[in-house]
Amino acid sequence: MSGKDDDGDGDAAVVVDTKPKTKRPPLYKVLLLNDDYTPMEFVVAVLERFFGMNHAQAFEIMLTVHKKGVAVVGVFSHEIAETKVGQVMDFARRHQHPLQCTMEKE
Ligand code: TYC
Repeated sequence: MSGKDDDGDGDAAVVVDTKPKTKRPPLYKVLLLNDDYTPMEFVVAVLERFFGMNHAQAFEIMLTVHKKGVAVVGVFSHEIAETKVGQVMDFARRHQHPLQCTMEKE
């Protein structure tokens, strides 16, 4: 009968939440994957068109993917990341290249 809150004053102990709830929405990394068939210049064009990179930046990131297998090409909200992945996959498919683009929670 004597529970932990039963200290005789008739009210239950309450844990007070003091932290303000200001959780930012999660961010997502958009990743570009290497393959053996997509032309380098197509990948550079993708990075310029959909990720706003200049030619030098795009070429550098393309080379990183080519050498390392994968690279982060941007970090976005879930909705924007999903849109970018869709745009890249659609553009690659329309040009019949096997280029793969994915996203993952940061
Ligand atoms: N490996 C490709 C080639 O040698 C080039 C390439 C780079 C493909 C980056 C995909 O995400 C990629 N033609």
